[in-house]
Amino acid sequence: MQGAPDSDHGYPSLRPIMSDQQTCTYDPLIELMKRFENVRATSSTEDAFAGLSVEDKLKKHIVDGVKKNLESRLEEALQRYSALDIINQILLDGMKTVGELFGSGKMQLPFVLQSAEVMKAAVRQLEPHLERVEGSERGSILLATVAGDVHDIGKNLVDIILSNNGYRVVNIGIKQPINAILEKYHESGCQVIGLSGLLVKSTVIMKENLLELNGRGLSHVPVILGGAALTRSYVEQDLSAIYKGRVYYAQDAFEGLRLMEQIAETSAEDKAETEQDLAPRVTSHRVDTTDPDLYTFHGVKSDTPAAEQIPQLPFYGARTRTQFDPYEVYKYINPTALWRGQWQFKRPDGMSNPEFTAWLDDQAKPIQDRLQRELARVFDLRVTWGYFWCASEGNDLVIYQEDAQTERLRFTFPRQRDGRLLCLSDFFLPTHAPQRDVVGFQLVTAGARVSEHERALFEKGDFQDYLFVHGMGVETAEALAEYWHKVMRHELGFGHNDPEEVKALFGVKYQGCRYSFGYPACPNLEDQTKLFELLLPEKIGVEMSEEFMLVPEQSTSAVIIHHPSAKYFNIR
Ligand code: B1M
Repeated sequence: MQGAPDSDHGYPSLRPIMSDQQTCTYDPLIELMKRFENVRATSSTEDAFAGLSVEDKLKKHIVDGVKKNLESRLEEALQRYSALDIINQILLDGMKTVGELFGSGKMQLPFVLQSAEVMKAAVRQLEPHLERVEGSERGSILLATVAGDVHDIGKNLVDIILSNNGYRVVNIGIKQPINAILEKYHESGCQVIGLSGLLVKSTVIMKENLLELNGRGLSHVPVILGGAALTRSYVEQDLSAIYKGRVYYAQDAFEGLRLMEQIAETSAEDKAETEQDLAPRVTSHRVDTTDPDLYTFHGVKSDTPAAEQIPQLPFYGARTRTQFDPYEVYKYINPTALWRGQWQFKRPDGMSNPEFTAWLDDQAKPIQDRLQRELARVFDLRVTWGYFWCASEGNDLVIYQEDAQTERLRFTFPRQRDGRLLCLSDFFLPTHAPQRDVVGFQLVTAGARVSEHERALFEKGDFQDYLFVHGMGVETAEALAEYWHKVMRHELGFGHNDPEEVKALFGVKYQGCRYSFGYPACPNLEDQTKLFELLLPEKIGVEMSEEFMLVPEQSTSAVIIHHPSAKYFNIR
């Protein structure tokens, strides 16, 4: 077995090492133990390249994600090959192997991105030697996140994977209305339109965009759709039925790549047929669930919270805090969400859970530690929070002025249609109770600088760190929300009941619950407007977009409910 090369980032890389037959030959745990047993003996990157032909060396640079000595090897290859042939015949072959390894679960996403970084660096070096040859690109796609949607990373991952696999990608960014998409589509001459979006609303916008393409006679354009709120059946059945052309669903960036290959092949076949048969062709048309331990609670009915359970109002109205020790907040980062969710480290086949946990501690934790240090001065952690008198009236939660009598505004929450028929307002005393209840709100942000930092990494081609930094931004915003919820439980007088272990907080093992607008129990994103009226987040530099999104991106808001039986639930 060969030793894995160390990455350029200074932490040990456990990339799979390829034998000549291109099968994955590493056992991560054994490799890990060997690595720490004798670091010097395993760290010789050059040994692993010894005896290989220049073609295999270049391919190995891509597959193993190694930039060291890449430059000189490309120079050597340029003596024998044209720049275009190096890309098409050698480097892209390496990327193909990377895609296969990822597809078979043998390579983790961060390492795929490391390979893409090397690919990008190689292409950059070869660029001056490249003559734009007509038809040299594999295909082209115009990528956008749809109108009103701020989510960037999913689309950018698609960009990284496609552009480093030989496709031309014109990425026009987030919040793109159909007119802008079509204008850039015509301008760029791309073959395919790719739309991304994570909001429920975005699925509706995508449908409207497809209808617009029909209406403008552009249904010959193949469209790829992706993003968390979509489902395969919605795209392949519902949207496919309304779009006169071809519309595809991509669950992830690699499915996007496969689809591009498929579309490019179909176009090539179409072209060949057209050339053979000059008769005009018509493009073919195709037509949280509830916690079982949660006891039933219907405030309006029999289980109204007893008056003595109502906390004292800590203060009326909103306050802000803008100074934080980031390390205090980092304690509340959920490592599972960061390592497995954001960074997408997956348990390799054949590795047990405890082994994987050990693997993550050795592999992911050092990255987190490094980024905690590097980002401590980048984060601009801020919070606005407050407490208000309130009472329930059916499905409504009425918020009062400081006098506890005059209505200030009200939220209307949906009620479950079956099961326990829960509604968020049930967790509060009704309007006719002799006492007013108390509700909290919070809005936290990790600040704008982390998004700028992230964007710079993407633009520079530091794709792996782009993913890592994005994940840290996301989970630090979440950690701040978790931390501040804890502070609020103390202010409300029951924080001392919290479990000692931070880990238990991630399972909501404390009194009360934090519900974010847009999530199942309070799905109306429009309610952010009322939260803004109460908390005035502009004071901490957070604005709201026309689609009720928060800017800066790494921000999150919530209503804080103190009732002991408040837990997450779904509304169907
Ligand atoms: Co929030 N959030 N969030 N959030 N968040 C979602 C998007 C949500 C769907 C969660 C839910 O289940 N309800 C929900 C929106 C629902 C709705 O529309 N009503 C939601 C909400 C409500 C909110 C807030 C409004 C909550 C609040 O504070 N009140 C708030 C808004 C923030 C804001 O306005 N700035 C908020 C906040 C946050 C955090 C800050 C805590 C955090 C970061 C957000 C961010 O990055 N901007 C966050 C997170 C992490 C999520 C979830 C859990 C994960 C998103 C993510 O990072 N995915 C998300 C739920 C979910 O997705 N399951 C959720 C990783 C990313 C790489 O994947 O972008 O899907 P993705 O891309 C993938 C594939 O989808 C595919 O390939 C990519 C790579 O493999 N793909 C394509 C995507 N586009 C493609 C295009 C293609 C092909 C493939 O071809 C064209």
